[in-house]
Amino acid sequence: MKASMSLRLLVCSLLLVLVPLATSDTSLDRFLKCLPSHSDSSYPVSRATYRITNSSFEPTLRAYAKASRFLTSTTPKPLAIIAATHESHVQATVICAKSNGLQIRIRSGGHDYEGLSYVSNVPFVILDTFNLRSIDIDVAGKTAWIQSGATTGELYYNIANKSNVLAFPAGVCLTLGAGGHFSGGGYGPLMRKHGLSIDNIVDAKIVDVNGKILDRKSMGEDLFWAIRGGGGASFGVILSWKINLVDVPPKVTTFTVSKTLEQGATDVVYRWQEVASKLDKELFIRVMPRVVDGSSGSNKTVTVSFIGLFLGPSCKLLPLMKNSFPELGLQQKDCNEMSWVESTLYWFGLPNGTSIETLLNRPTRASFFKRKSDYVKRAIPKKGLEKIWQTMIKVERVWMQWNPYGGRMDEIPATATAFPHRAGNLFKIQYSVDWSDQEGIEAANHHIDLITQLYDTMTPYASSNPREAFLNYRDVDIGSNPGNQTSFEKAKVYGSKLFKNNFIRLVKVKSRVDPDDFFKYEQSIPASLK
Ligand SMILES: Cc1cc2nc3c(=O)[nH]c(=O)nc-3n(C[C@H](O)[C@H](O)[C@H](O)COP(=O)(O)OP(=O)(O)OC[C@H]3O[C@@H](n4cnc5c(N)ncnc54)[C@H](O)[C@@H]3O)c2cc1C
Ligand SMILES: *[C@@H]1O[C@H](CO)[C@@H](O)[C@H](O)[C@H]1NC(C)=O
Ligand SMILES: *[C@@H]1O[C@H](CO)[C@@H](O)[C@H](O)[C@H]1NC(C)=O
Ligand SMILES: *[C@@H]1O[C@H](CO)[C@@H](O)[C@H](O)[C@H]1NC(C)=O
Ligand SMILES: *[C@@H]1O[C@H](CO)[C@@H](O)[C@H](O)[C@H]1NC(C)=O
Ligand SMILES: CC(=O)N[C@H]1CO[C@H](CO)[C@@H](O)[C@@H]1O
Repeated sequence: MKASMSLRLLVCSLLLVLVPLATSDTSLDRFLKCLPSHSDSSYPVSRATYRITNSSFEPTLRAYAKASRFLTSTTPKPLAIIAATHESHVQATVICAKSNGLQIRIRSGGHDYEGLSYVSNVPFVILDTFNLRSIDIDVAGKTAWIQSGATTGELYYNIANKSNVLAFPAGVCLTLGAGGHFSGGGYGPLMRKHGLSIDNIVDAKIVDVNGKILDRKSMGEDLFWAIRGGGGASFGVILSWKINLVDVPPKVTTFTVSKTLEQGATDVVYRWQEVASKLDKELFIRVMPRVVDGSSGSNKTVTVSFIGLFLGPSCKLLPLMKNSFPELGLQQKDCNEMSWVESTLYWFGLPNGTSIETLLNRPTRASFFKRKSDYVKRAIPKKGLEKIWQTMIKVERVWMQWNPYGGRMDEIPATATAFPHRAGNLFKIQYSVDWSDQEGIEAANHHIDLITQLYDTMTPYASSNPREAFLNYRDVDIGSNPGNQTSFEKAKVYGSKLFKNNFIRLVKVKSRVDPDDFFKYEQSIPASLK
């Protein structure tokens, strides 16, 4: 009796699982039939559509998926990929997905740390923008229009192709998509001088929930505010950005100086905390602690690399360093002079002599990793640093990047864009753990546990109430509170960490432009204050 009952329950729940799958098949058919009627017929949308049965489906799905954790046999797959080759395909995908009850996931560079641009737990299609990748530079006007699917590397290349004294402040990684990267803030070593990518965006084209193409004027200042730092995917599909290019000198200087604990790294890092956010805006020095083998045998130690970009020649940098940060001991032999575009290759870790054309390479292969973030507002005492190194040696494979704030970041009000982390921060931390393909998906929990141990050790030193986090460093573990009832209460948990007081304003924009919450994902902005 009991057994047949649970069998029946099992059959019922199986049916429950099967029914939505069956209907989603027919909604897929209706979706695909709907697309041509909303697309420009000179660009057949059928040629941009990859169904699961298409032999290119799997390679296309993988081509722009950076995180191997979300490329397993059990990861939910999209019903189709629409790799738009014309803006009307984006409009059609939004209109037809909405009318047929399918969710969309919007992908540009596919670098989302948690795979949110290509994985969902409900029936979905991927709207991919990798074919929408034009970059039009206006040297005289010092502006450019860049489509969402263009990468940071392509942007840097195209700017340098026209001028060696113009640049754009964006990420170190060269394969980030403009769609996701800019709308989440976008930072790199030009941050202290020129702010974030969003601080240099002056217009945008977006497809709204009704399939309409809007620009800054027609979308309204509130939506234009929201997509600069609030993430694009809660509000619509960004087609392109108009950016202001920034001035850089023809020669910049890069350097890397490393110190182990035995060489006094703790004192130098302590001093760095005091000066890095107050140095000349022209100077950006990232700190990168990681665990290495000790020289004296098998015991591990921590080595800290100080990686610098100075917007000027070394003859100006050296006296500046001698004056404000002599503890690092920077010498002429540590300095490399190069053009700004060459410095983007240097920062990406490519060897001297790498061809500029390398910037045009499309995504590197996927790998296994987990990332987390923090903001630090008060210098960590030396005792604290020592405790952090001990934990690092214990968890061994976790490494960090500490990125200095100050400069331009202090001048822009926290409410100017949706990105709230401005004055008052000494630096931002990225925690990283990577593991090999051989270790595979089975090793995920172990490594996430390691990175969480270091994150927990950092609690007393990181920002609190809320413990702030950076949207571009996607981390679903800062997530919502399951005890909360309304979607607003749930979202407020991650919303306040990512956006602080800007969260409420983001919800208001969302409720105006997408009241039915079509543009929804695990960490999207809810459509109501309830
Ligand atoms: C190796 C590596 C290095 C990185 N280095 C930096 C760095 O130096 N600085 C930094 O700031 N960040 C860095 N990041 C983080 C990066 O900024 C984010 O992952 C960013 O979201 C990537 O954008 P994407 O378009 O490539 O990603 P995607 O995965 O395509 O998208 C990310 C998010 O944006 C949404 N989205 C994408 N395109 C659109 C669109 N057209 N319209 C609306 N929404 C869209 C997606 O739906 C998703 O929510 C790095 C990431 C990696 C993997
Ligand atoms: C796969 O999809 C692409 C893009 O739509 C199309 O050009 C190609 O003909 C399809 N191939 C097959 C075998 O269906
Ligand atoms: C600019 O790009 C063109 C076409 O790719 C190339 O032939 C040319 O050498 C480039 N010029 C510079 C200055 O990089
Ligand atoms: C290595 O670590 C152990 C345990 O902490 C310590 O006893 C030993 O002296 C260390 N060896 C070296 C060479 O530092
Ligand atoms: C790169 O290497 C060349 C030749 O090996 C050398 O002359 C040059 O100074 C190096 N440039 C930098 C920036 O290190
Ligand atoms: C019932 C419950 O879990 N409430 C929580 C909802 O989320 C907030 C944070 O935004 C918590 O403070 C509440 O305790």
